[in-house]
Amino acid sequence: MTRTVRIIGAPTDYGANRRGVDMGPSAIRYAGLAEQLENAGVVPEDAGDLPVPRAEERDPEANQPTEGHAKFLRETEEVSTRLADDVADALADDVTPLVLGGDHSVAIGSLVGSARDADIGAIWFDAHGDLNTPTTTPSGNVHGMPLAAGLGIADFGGVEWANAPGLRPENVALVGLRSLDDAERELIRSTDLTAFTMSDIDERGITDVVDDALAVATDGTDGVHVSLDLDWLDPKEAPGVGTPVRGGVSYREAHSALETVAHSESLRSLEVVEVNPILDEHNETAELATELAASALGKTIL
Ligand code: HAR
Ligand code: MN
Ligand code: MN
Ligand code: MN
Repeated sequence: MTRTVRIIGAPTDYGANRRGVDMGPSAIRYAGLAEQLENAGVVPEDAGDLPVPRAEERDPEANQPTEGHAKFLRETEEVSTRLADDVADALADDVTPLVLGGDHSVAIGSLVGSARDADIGAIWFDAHGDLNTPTTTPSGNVHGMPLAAGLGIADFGGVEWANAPGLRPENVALVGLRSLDDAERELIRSTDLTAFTMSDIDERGITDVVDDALAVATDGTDGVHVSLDLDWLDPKEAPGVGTPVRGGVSYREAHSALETVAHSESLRSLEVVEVNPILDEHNETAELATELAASALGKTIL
């Protein structure tokens, strides 16, 4: 049966320090997303963008958690709540949700929605761990916290909207890590999270590592949420991101990873985040996002 993919834009930049990532959904569509998805043999269906309050009109420090720091917390809650419903509705319609960020805080909504009526695993392709909480964050930026939120360990105060029931550390794999804060490192060491650094990829090769990540994320679950932060790639391949870190995966490794995801036939929901067209060169990072989404959805050469 042909898969239908519902594109849901979430043009936020509450989670990041540098403006521009809110233009990600437009840039990704403009780069030819629909056509790429057709090339992958799926039927694209565009649900448009979620309504997102403009950051300039809001006070980032309003509504802080009782303990710690989380900028634009109410705005993040608003968007996450809506996005969770849209993702869950897509799945209820037997359609695969493809969320376009926006900054990585949108993953809170994607995870909640994807886990609403199922037990899910997650694969986090990212330079960063995104495992901070309002009390451990060095920046107050929520894009450094979505995986902790999904695991139910980021206490935002009145945290129900951020909890993804069913996301267990045993079913979460981070792939391509090269920038971790101390508290994130500690969390990875003290829990059942699986984490693969760039060194693991160097030593074992990308397909082996992603096979292991898939084994973790599919073990006893109904499907896998794949969260693709474009800063996972080396900045030479993906310059249009707000927090680039040298030493990321290559163009070919990235495709290979997402092709491996496609082969596993376990993909339940997908998101591509952190594309910042203002920092990009000729929209190439947005274009890469469309290509990688197509690979994850089964695009092949022959
Ligand atoms: N760990 C840092 C923080 O919490 C940086 C997070 C960086 N951003 C992302 N997430 N793009 O993957 O602020
Ligand atoms: Mn991230
Ligand atoms: Mn990142
Ligand atoms: Mn669940």
